[in-house]
Amino acid sequence: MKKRALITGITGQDGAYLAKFLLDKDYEVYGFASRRVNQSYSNLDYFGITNDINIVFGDITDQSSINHAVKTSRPHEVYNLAAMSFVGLSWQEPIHTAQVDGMGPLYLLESIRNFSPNAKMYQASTSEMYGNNWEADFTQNENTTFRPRSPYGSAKVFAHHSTVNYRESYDLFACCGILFNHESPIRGLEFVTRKITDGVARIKHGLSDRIELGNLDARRDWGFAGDYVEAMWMMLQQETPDDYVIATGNTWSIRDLLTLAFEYADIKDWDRYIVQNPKFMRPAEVPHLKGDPSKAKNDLGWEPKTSFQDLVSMMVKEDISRLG
Ligand code: GDR
Repeated sequence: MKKRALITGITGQDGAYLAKFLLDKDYEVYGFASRRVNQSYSNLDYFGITNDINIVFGDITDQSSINHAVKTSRPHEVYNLAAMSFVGLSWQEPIHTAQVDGMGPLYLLESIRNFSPNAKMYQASTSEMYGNNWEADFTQNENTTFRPRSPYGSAKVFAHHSTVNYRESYDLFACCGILFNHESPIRGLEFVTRKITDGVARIKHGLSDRIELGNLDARRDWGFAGDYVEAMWMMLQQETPDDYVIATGNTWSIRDLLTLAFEYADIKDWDRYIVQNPKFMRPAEVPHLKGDPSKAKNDLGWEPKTSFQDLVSMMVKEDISRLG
């Protein structure tokens, strides 16, 4: 019998990478997606798997549609990747963000508790929960206190604790993956990595003469989404549920990212192409993230396979060839 997985947020970057990974493992994959007029399946199309997914329509803030999806898919594993995932936008839409990223997981936990208590659940927690808890050379791990600095981070902290509570109160097999930034050639254009690799490719082809950015000094621990979805699956294959940091253990600034991206496109003196625009500054910034993935390495045997250099090179190359 095939294992069945239900993925919320299947149309996003991680949803597509995870669906591809599980299909290759011979899972029957159900995707929970909203029936928006302009719903895009481009990330699933990227892997040519759109027709291999059983789409169940609904909304993560609508308990009845979640119940329907859980009852229809009868999942062995549930991956909650549905989110308003753009931190910058969460200041403009704080209430919507809290509903989707905070309450959404709680609706799903209730649904699993009531209709599918043996299903294993993965909750997408995030390094954004650490927020202002940093110092230079400080590394965040599973025991680091959360000090979120955005409506997005606060909502994710609520979801994180709710997931842990359901594990401890109702014995649900629920795990939180505290994922640090993870990118790929299908990353949304609003995120800084893809904004930069797409911008560099446009400059290379003479389609643009600038990239407008916010804070260039923030530091992030960037890994490859394809490596990170494997960690999600590994967590659900353990004997006991637990929470894990998934990261590379390295950190780079936006300037480091720019230097590499322009270098791979063979463009010199990149400063002249960068315009800093206050519009892209955040009301409160998370200055420095660097994760310690030792627990995932020891318990899951997980390690990142793709270096930051290979990640940026892959993204720049794909954007140059797509626009060429
Ligand atoms: P982040 O990713 O907020 O870390 O969350 P993002 O790529 O949006 O920002 C990273 C850093 O770059 C700075 N920055 C800019 N960011 C954007 N988007 N656009 C700009 O023009 C720009 N200029 C500078 C930001 O200020 C920030 O410091 C991502 C998301 O995927 C979350 O959903 C996820 O939980 C975390 O990663 C882990």
